[in-house]
Amino acid sequence: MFGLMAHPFVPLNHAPLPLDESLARGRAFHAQMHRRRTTRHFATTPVPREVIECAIATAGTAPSGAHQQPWTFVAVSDPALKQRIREAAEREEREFYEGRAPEEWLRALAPLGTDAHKPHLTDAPWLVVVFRQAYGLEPDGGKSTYYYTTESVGIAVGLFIAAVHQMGLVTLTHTPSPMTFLQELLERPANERAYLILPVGYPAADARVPDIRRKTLEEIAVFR
Ligand code: IYR
Repeated sequence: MFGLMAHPFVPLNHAPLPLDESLARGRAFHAQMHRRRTTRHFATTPVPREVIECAIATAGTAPSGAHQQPWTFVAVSDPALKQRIREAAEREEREFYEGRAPEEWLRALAPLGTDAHKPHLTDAPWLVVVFRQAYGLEPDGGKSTYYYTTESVGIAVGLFIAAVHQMGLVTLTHTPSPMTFLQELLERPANERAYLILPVGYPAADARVPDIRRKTLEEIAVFR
């Protein structure tokens, strides 16, 4: 038999909607999400901790492999710590842009105008550093296997981004590589791997975004 007890099952609390209301809500949600933009230009305006708590709580509603919830969100507002994260990230990024990145990768990034300069890491009032728990760590130090952790954390981050947008703030998915410096700077346990940095805040008054277009439904969906 299984080593663990089964969860008790309880009734699903679900009220079906009339179809027209489903569609109206779905379209309104899509229109709202379609307004989301990633920007690299943040205002230094403070953001209350409750806003970040709300976004993290929303992320924590994500489904996960075997319901293991393999994520930790480290929310950093301490200016000195943000500065250290920025310095370490910029060190990695300089190596990336000045050598490590293959030509093809640099060509793909050129239209977005990214470079090793990362002022958003100190401008944004919060840096939410997401860690993926590669395995479980029991209180006695034992390890347990976690399943589909990359997928699970990716889904959670998607919900986080949607929550930030819903609250009228902006965020940016930042992936310095390698990210091992985050595990050290933030003193995370051995089972945690840095996954993304999400600066969160208000956009700068003069924030700019590339004039990109999203693929259409026809381009991304196949019905058969
Ligand atoms: N991590 C680098 C490079 C970078 C890579 C991709 I793919 C992007 O969409 C954007 C940037 C950086 O943060 O600049």
